[in-house]
Amino acid sequence: MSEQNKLEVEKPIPSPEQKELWGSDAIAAMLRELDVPYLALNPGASFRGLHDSLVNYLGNERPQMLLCVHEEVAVSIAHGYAKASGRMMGAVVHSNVGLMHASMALFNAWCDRAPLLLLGATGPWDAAKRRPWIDWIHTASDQGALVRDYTKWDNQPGSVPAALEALLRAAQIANTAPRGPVYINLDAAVQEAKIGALPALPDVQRYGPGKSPEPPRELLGQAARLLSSAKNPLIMAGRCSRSLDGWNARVRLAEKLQARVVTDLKLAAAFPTDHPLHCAPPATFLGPEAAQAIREADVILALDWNDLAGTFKQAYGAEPARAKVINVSCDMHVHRGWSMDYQGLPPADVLLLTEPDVAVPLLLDACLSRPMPVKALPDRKALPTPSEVSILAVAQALERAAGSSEICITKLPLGWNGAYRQFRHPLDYLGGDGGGGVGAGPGLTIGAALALRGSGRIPVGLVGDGDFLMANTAVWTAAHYRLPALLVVCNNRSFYNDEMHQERVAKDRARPADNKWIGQKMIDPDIDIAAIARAQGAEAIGPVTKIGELQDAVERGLEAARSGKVAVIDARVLPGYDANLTPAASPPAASARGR
Ligand SMILES: Cc1ncc(C[n+]2csc(CCOP(=O)(O)OP(=O)(O)O)c2C)c(N)n1
Ligand SMILES: [Mg+2]
Repeated sequence: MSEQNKLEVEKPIPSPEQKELWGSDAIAAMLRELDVPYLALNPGASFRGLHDSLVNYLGNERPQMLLCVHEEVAVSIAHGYAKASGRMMGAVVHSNVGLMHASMALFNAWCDRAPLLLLGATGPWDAAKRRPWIDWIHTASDQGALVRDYTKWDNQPGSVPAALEALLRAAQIANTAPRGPVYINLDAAVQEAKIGALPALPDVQRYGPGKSPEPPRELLGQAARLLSSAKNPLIMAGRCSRSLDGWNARVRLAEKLQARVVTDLKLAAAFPTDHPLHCAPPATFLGPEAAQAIREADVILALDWNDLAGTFKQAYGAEPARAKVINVSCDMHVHRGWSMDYQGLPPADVLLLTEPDVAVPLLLDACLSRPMPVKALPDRKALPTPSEVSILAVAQALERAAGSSEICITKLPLGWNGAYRQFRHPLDYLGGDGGGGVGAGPGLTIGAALALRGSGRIPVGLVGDGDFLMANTAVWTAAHYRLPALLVVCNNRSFYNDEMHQERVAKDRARPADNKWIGQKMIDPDIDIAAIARAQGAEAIGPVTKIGELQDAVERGLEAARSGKVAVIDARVLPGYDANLTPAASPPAASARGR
């Protein structure tokens, strides 16, 4: 971590030089060797040894701690940091209960294939060393079992040398594609044992993650021949990195092949959405234009597309995929039995078991130019000018307020239509929460703010009111650590997604759909979101109820973020998802269930 990335708060008074060290000092030193920049945490006695080492042995830098009011926020901050930077940071949570609080956010990171080091604690595992009562409820016989099904690896090291090795292995596994969270459970007795001097620490360079392999030449050749001779190739750009080189290589490949491209709103920006070859607004479920592009394609290059089989089902119905499929993905290396986040089993005529960033430059070299331009799809309808505060109105106000300045959309509300905004850079949009866990948006935004600090690019999270209210204390962490960000709460005063479910069920059963709001709407009293934000030190704006006030509110919010503050706007948007604005936004049958 460079000096520039240091947060200028919470500086400890220096500790005296000491000959005697403790186990957690060695563990903290190893975290520094691994270049873990930050640890988001909520404290707990089970890791008081480590906490002391971070503050008094390392001086609270490299790694630097970020206090969070809830473990779910701590983990989603680490997740958001990884989304924006591609880098792993850490989170630390208390034994049992802290891990339980953290678990949903960990599941989100798992589904999103985000590298994340989660540290926890237990014990003392040696029952003879346990204090009465409290140490017993801080000890579980297999704490890792709580999260094992959605972590790549977990471990409870029994000694300091074992802990050092566990950290090395954890970092290596988390950062090897497909990436994901890992969990290390540090025994309180190991943390708190005297160890004398610091042991020699291993050379971390020798234990780094491997690079994803290049596919065999023969398979690359097959893929290149298929693409070069295709009549109507399509690239489905899915889970791709934030690398600008990777982005440019995808653009060059699409142009060389004159291939149409589709992207996914659940995932981060993967291709310029206003490029003439990008043929449909990114969507959560397949829209009609994208479905048509799939049906018309004779060769499809899928770049780690999320749910390729389910997407084909939306395009082809019960028929098997008609196109020849080249699938670039190594995701199957993390497919496990418990969670079905691996989705349906996709067909592949050529399977390139690697990451898009590795395969695309090789395909670019191996493919021949295909000069014939692809058939243009029908023009999209222009966006209307809203007369009331709505998600579209927020999108348009943000477009005007941001102008040509760089912002990073860290989260979008469920009612967003992919046609509302163009993405032209890998950091223009960071994608969804991964696992569908509501309560991710604020933490993801603040984690991205941590990663983007000093870059000049302002993180902007457009979050639902439900999403905000579940995890709003991320605002305090941002205010305390001076992390600039703008959160626009698209506040329909409801868990509206589920109102729509109740409406559908009621209609199916010929019952009154007008009751759909019961048990869903957060009204009487309305929740004062601006007051919640203000109470935590944010620049709070709103409630914005009139369209005439919206532009000014968004401009003020963005300006506050530019000046280094966290700003929160309570935008009272109309309930209703803009699902019929463009054909792409009215998804077919599968979407009828929403999330
Ligand atoms: C932790 C969690 N609880 C419940 C759900 C079910 N759920 C999906 S969307 C949604 C509504 C979210 O409300 P809000 O963020 O306000 O978005 P809106 O639907 O109102 O646009 C709910 C409750 C979920 N996905 N995750
Ligand atoms: Mg809502």
